[in-house]
Amino acid sequence: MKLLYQTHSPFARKALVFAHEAGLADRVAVIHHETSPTARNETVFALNPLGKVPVLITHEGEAIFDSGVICQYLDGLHGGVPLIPADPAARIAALRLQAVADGLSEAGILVRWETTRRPPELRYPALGEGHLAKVAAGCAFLEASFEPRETPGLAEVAIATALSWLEFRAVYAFRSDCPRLTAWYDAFSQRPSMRATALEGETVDV
Ligand SMILES: N[C@@H](CCC(=O)N[C@@H](CS)C(=O)NCC(=O)O)C(=O)O
Repeated sequence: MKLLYQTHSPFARKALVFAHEAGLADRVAVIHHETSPTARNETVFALNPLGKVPVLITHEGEAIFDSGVICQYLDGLHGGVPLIPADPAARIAALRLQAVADGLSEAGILVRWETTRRPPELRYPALGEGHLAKVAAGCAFLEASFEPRETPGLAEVAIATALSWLEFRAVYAFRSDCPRLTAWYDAFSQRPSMRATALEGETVDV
């Protein structure tokens, strides 16, 4: 399989960390692609009409997106304990946590557009502040209610990769506001899946 990937994309890393946790990383070739709404990537658009990574190309040549769907696909390929629980209540809980994690990354990316990426004369501070408030609220929600599973799964992977990106891009200093979440995140970051995919350098503007 091939994974179209952007080095500092929290969503792409979520899919790759999931592949590691599922024991499938050696079956996934990572192919780097720059994507941005302001710099069209034709290869990515040919596979995903939204022009975004991650995209997984299966053995059969099918292009699968987005990150959550890729994780579901990968979970069907291994014979171990499912990373997305089968029990309906546990499954909905995990998917809801994934929604919060994805929302942190989405809002964080929009914060960066308003603070860094958009030309200064086109920035709208109220928009950036509104999205930052969502990031803070999402982290506060996790601080108050997130109970990590002993065997990490989709929710844990999505939350850890989102927090890692928020910290890497200095979008929101969750450490001081969320000590419980931070302690879990620091421990999770030591897992081989996270260490193998660590965010480094400052080359891509996501
Ligand atoms: N919901 C998507 C979001 C993917 C996404 O936003 N990818 C970003 C990189 S972090 C991207 O490729 N952006 C390019 C664009 O918006 O044109 C997922 O979960 O995979």
